[in-house]
Amino acid sequence: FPALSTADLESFSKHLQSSHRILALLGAGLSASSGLPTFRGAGGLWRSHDAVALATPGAFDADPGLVWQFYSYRRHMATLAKPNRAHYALAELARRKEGFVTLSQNVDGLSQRANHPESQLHLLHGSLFDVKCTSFYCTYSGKNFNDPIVPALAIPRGRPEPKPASDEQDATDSLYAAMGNNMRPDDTDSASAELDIADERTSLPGIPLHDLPHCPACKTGLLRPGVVWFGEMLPEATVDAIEDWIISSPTIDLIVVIGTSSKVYPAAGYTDRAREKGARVAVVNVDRGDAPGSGLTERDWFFEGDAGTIVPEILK
Ligand code: BJW
Ligand code: ZN
Repeated sequence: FPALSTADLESFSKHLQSSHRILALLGAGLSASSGLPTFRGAGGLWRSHDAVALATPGAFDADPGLVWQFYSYRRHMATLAKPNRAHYALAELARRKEGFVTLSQNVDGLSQRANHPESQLHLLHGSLFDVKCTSFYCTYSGKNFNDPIVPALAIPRGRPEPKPASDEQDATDSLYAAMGNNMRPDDTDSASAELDIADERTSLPGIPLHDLPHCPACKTGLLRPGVVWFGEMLPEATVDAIEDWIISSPTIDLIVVIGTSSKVYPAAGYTDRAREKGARVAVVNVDRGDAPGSGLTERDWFFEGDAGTIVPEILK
């Protein structure tokens, strides 16, 4: 990977040391070196499979079994993955600087598992391990870490004989084919050995509605993943808390934008909000093309490379 420029590293460290109000905006690239795939770009989850088809309320209404299988797989992968050095470095910075707040788009739970102080961690897009009741009459929401969440969503044990592709394969088959190709972690980790099992899977059984996760409160409502889908509002309390933090900051000194394509709003908009309050911007990304919306200036930093390596270096 490209070496960090000493001049950049020095000027950044100096600014970080004198900074009091600091934001970090996190995206999927932060968890790449924990073996979890990103959404867009090379190796991205959604390139060969239409994202909008799965991460929308409409997709869930149309085929909750399919969407639950997708999220069950993601929960399984996230459970097997481990926080990387960047997750720990961010948690450590939060303990060192009380004016440091992390805004995470990630739903994988790795920042929490790195013991990031919760009062300084805002989850913009919810969590794979939150569930909510979909019944109009019920307001249940809660945590659920069971893997699988229900037996019908178990990833089959053992290695089935690889089957030749058949003509009868439907769209559901191509989902798992896509997962096999794209959800395999690049960086071999504890997760990958078990995840290979799903790579072998070539067909998906349809799951009867009554075998999907149901609400422990009202008993009849179907549960859904507690993540934020396209067209849905971000959690109100989270947005309000961030808004209060921004408004109550006379100035913001720094925003560190890590492993995000900065394409999804309102999350991506926090970089410009911080800039309006005077913040200098530091970007950590493997792709120089993925600078935040309004681009970078002379006052900013671009650290090119793997977040798992660079973040612990620059936050030291
Ligand atoms: C590495 C690396 C390594 C790789 N090291 N780096 C304004 C303009 C236009 C549209 C809108 C707008 N405001 C709102 C919208 C609509 C929409 C939106 O933004 N659309 C855009 C796509 C155009 N937004 C919404 O719908 C949001 N809701 C909303 O606005 O409500 C109000 C409203 C309602 C109705 C109408 C209008 C407004 C909700 C957005 C929810 C996003 N949800 C998802 C799915 C979560 C559940 C799940 O996980 O399945 O969140 S989408 C997906 O994208 C996920 C991610 O959190 C999010 C961001 O992706 P991220 O993290 O940036 O990942 P990638 O893959 O895109 O990028 C990875 C980056 O890492 C790349 O840059 C790599 O180079 C880099 N990288 N390896 C360092 N080792
Ligand atoms: Zn319920």
